[in-house]
Amino acid sequence: MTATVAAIDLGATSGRVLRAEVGRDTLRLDEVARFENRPVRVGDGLHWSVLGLYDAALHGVAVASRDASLASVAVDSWAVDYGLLRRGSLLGIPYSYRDDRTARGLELVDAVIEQPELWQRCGLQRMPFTTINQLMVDRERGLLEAADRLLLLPDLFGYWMTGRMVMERTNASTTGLMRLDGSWDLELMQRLGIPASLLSEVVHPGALIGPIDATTRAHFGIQGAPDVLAIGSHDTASAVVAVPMEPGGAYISSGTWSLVGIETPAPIATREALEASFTNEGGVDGRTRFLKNVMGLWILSESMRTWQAAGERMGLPELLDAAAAVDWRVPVFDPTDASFYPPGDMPARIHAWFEDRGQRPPRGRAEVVRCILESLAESYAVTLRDAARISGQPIERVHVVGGGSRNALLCQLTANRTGLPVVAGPVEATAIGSVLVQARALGAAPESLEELRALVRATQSLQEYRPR
Ligand code: ADP
Ligand code: LRH
Repeated sequence: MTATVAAIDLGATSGRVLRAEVGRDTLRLDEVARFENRPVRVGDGLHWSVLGLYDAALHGVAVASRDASLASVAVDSWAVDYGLLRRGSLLGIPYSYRDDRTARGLELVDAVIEQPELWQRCGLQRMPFTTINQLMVDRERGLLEAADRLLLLPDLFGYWMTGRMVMERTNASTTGLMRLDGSWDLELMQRLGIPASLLSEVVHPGALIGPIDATTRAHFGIQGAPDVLAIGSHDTASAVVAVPMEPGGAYISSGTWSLVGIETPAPIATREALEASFTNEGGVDGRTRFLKNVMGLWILSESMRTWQAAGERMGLPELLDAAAAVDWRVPVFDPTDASFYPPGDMPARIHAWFEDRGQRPPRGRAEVVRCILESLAESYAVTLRDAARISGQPIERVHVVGGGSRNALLCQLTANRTGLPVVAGPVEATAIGSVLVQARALGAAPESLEELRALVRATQSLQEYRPR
């Protein structure tokens, strides 16, 4: 038996819809839609075009449903961002986590609770964009008074498709409002003045959210009657499901961000983990994603945007070729530095990072690209050593999934700097994690994460890089 399912996967740079055929020994994928995702700046800040994304995604579902055999669909996206609603209607345009109001949010949270205590409760890396920080700004601006619900973006899409409001567990774990045991931190919410009435019922990956309603099916031309299922709706949670790892394996979910870490049976909320800036995010099947958020290929894509605005015509393949030809040592910077969060001129910020420390900055496009990739690879190596030390889980192999697994130079540099073999692929790990968990819920795929990962190993093309 196989199941036909579809994944809507919204990344910070692009969204896509994949249709998949999944069985115990089968995993076939077909990309049916891909669309750009760019936040838009208006008077009050930087926002996501959620209606455009929803429209493109649901048209993709219509294509995926062409022969009426589609059993289910599920949505994942980047974490932390949300819509506020009142009586079922969306209030305002959801903000992008790159909007700089988050700096104010951090201050407001810091005034109520100190970081070590917050860490004890939710186990999250200190990041400016975490949902609680954003909500504190909304509160200060009077927006929470108008709202009666809050839905993270995949839950918002699920609500628009089915009429049912839920909060999926893995993404809810990125809000800062959830305790490490998966319960809502109502006491913290009270201290922060965030009403608990904004919350909805928590659902776990594999749960049925509901059928796509008739009006939505008619509007988009969706054939058959697919259900909307819960999956790891935090994109990184779904990506980790599809990492083809075995014991001793670590992962880098590499796209706009690099999420670098391991899977652990339980959260690790020790002082050591706090000091090394790790996060404990909720994984599928109650696992923990013990990882660190390392700025990622965002630094490269923003650099390219800056250069293109200045008339540069080299595309990504040419820039990577030029960077690969750099045969002298380039300096490295700390890619997790907060100066790299907001959109803007990354080459200038990299230059400033070195100048501020009295070091020679890289010169020219090729050297800058090489410097970004070396810096990312070095940061991965340090993070993986920390993850192994703090968890006591030895790491023997590193898996790179996501768009960044296509970057052969970065994979090779990662192997070199970690001294470990790197296995690249699958590129579409997040969508694969989604379709596997859907198919399992439908009874068509194996039960354990280990068997699901074995299915990925057996069916997807992977590339190995040995340390040099
Ligand atoms: P997200 O889901 O965060 O939007 P993706 O997983 O789609 O991100 O990864 C996007 C990144 O992957 C791009 O910024 C780019 O650096 C990298 N990438 C995509 N395709 C290639 C390629 N052919 N060669 C090298 N890098 C690539
Ligand atoms: C990656 C991701 C990451 C979060 C960030 C906001 O897309 O979900 O796991 O930290 O976006």
